[in-house]
Amino acid sequence: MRMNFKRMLSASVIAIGYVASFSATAATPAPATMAGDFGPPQGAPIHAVLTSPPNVPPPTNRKAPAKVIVELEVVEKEMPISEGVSYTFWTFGGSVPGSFIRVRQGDTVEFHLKNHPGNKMPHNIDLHGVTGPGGGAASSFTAPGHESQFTFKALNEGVYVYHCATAPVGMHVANGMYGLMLVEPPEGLSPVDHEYYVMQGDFYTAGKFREKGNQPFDMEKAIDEKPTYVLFNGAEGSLTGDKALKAKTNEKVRLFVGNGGPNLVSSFHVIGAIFDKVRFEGGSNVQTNVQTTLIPSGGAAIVEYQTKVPGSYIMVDHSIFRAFNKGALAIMKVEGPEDKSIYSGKEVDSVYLGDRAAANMASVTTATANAASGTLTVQDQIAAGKSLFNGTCSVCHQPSGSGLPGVFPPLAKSDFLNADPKRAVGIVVRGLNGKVTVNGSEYNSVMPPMNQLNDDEIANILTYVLNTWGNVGGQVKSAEVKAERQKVAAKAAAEH
Ligand code: HEC
Ligand SMILES: [Cu+2]
Repeated sequence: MRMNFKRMLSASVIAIGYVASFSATAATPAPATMAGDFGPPQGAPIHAVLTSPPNVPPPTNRKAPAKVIVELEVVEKEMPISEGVSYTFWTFGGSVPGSFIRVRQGDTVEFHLKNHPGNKMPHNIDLHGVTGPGGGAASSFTAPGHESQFTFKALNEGVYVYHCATAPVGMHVANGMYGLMLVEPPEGLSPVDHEYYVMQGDFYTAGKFREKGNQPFDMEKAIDEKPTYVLFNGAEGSLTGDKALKAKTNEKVRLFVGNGGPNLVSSFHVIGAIFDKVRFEGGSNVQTNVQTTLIPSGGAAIVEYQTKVPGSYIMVDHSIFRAFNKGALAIMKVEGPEDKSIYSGKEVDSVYLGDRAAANMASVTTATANAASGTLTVQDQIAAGKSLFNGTCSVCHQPSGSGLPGVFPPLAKSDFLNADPKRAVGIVVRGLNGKVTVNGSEYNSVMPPMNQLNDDEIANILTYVLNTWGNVGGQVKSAEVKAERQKVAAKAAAEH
């Protein structure tokens, strides 16, 4: 009974949402550029170029409205969501976010939605750029192995989210069913050197952040709005390392930034850059000199800036735990000569990047795969542990393990560590404070518990530490970390 009421309620809320956005478009035209029908399409029909993120289709370069055919296929597929973690995404066009669609204001769009025969679920599409009930949702409900077709006129310019609206809507969106459609103004957008497509989404997996293996969707976490991952372009690391966005100094960059949700609002920020222009909410008004722009769930913005100083620019959701503990972190790498008059120099990648400063975490994936198949070697653990140590432990204990005199004790040739190597498991899980003497020097400081690391990660890091810098050697197993964590949990329970 309660469930029925809830369902009814959510259905009516959705319906109100659609009606409201429909009447708002009809009644209140945007202040800068009006909605406009530029008459019937001219010339032969054009097939839209669709791109997968972070790519954006080229400008339409058209002076007249056309008939544009869009063919979009829904594909349900397993893809990595983090190193060694996979998730069964539901996608528009095989990627998360879905294919980028670019048309011109006044175009007549003939939309074909295909649902791949190998799929298990029915799907549809609600395009926020469509004026009409459900944004196309009602006309596009498509069973696996079928195709739907509907036509709309792109009346309003702007950048618009599209998403699946098949029940349970939240689940389809949480699985990655969203993307962006740009409706260019009749004169087109101003020329820039680079256009990129970035879209945030929150994800809910049964396992914890970075817990390895295939992770199913967790409906409870989704309803409670407690995401396991908050990501740009559907995977941790989708825009870092070799896949970072690229630009040179003194170039104009335009980002189309969407937020698919399903739940969170994004505080989109690029560390070290100021947005010269933002078309906030994807609308026609331009805000200038912006540090952080708010992107609602089911909304988008067009962000522009000029690159000046070379280096790594980190894009985050400035609700900052999401960036550093849930994955909402992307990088734009700007190359070119220094301009010391603007910034003195010195790269500080690892300060912000943590373990993401490592271009590639393949060793972690290998260790996970070998652990699963029972062939994990000490060498695998050392390689994975090295990648993980850099950016987590190295922040304090230094990449060389030397520590900092009087502040952070050394791990290299540490008599304290080597006297009882397994004690280190407890130190990483619980943290450490109070007096410790390492190699004759006293430290009286605090090491916080490294709770963000999972059992495999801690085991690999400690195995690396024990086998490096002249330490005693040996191996720490994931099960030992797990047992230590359970001791902590049992103690906490007993205390309450
Ligand atoms: C935020 C800084 C910080 C980080 C990050 C950190 N530690 Fe520590 N660590 C400390 C401090 C400070 C101490 C000494 C604590 C005290 O004085 O009681 C310490 C002590 C230790 C010790 C015992 C002393 C020694 O030198 O042998 C070990 C082992 C250790 N840390 C391992 C690690 C490992 C492994 C990691 C990464 C998973 C890590 N630490 C991350 C600050 C840190
Ligand atoms: Cu769907």
